[in-house]
Amino acid sequence: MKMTDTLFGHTNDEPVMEYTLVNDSGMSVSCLNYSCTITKILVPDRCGNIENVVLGFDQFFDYLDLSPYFGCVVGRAAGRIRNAEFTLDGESCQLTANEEPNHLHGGKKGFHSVIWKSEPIETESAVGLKFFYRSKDGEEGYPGNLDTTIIYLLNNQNELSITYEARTDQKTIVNLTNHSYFNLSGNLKRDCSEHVLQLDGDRFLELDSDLIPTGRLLEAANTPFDFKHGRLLKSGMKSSHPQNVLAGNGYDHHLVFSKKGENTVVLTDKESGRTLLMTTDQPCVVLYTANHLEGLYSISGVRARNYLGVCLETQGLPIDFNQPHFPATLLNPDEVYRSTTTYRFFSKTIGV
Ligand code: FUC
Repeated sequence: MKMTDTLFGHTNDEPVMEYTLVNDSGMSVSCLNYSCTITKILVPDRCGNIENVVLGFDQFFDYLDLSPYFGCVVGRAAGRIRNAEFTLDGESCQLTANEEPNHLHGGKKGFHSVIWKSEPIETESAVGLKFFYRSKDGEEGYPGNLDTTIIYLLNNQNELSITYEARTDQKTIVNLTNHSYFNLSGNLKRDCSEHVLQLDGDRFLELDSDLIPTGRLLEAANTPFDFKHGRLLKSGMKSSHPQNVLAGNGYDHHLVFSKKGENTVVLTDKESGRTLLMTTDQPCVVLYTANHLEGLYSISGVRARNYLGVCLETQGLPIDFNQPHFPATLLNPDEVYRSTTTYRFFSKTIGV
């Protein structure tokens, strides 16, 4: 196993480095110190062809100008916060309304748009990186200085783990995720409509027309949101279920795991034979099928179009203080926010 680095660009006079982690089993992961962005994940298909299974740009300036959160860490709070405000202990906190009138994915200067300190990690069983960022009290409107450490580790079992840790000096809210768009066909040969997703979740959150959870948990049984026995993503893209239509003909929803603790999500592309087995300690995953990706730009030579990738954003339930039955993602000064999601790649289909 080894790690290499190259200069990828500059932002605000700071160098942007691209690190590549390589294991002994034919897998590599490349990432930046800018927003901890995962730029490439190269894994073999069933015939041994090693290809990229995430969406990313070849040039750094495209990340600055065009990126719909490709591969980055999202924080301080993933998702949308209505009217860009919430109340903590009776005090109202006004956040940046970067998707008027709401707050999206941590705001304008969210975790996706800053340089993180980085340090290589080498152990007997893994190679990786440790990223660190201090978000100052009041940044994008959030209270408290928040120190966040994110660790990426790649091992010889073709497993990438992401561990998030955060500490604050004032009561605040935190909900972190990674926003990689997966496409297991390899080098964007096909879109994700033929990918099969499997997970154990009985309920999902209803969205309103701003794509913000209303607070209602809907039953997944007998709807395109039931993934228990594996389901082609295209069934939601083509469905007339009002929630699929509202999301832009697809999914952009919090799928809530049925059981507490560790849960797995399996994503398979039968044609290439590739499978992603994702394991997480978070209570839900936002499934986003890139329903609004279409644009006048290209992604590694492929024109941006809807359904070209699928995001599996593991996270806490949404921060919506108007819905008291949702446990808020609160962090107190004497606590540590800690969460891990692992992504293991197979070159054969499993479990579905
Ligand atoms: C996902 C979605 C959003 C948004 C963004 C780019 O997390 O929930 O709707 O379009 O990513």
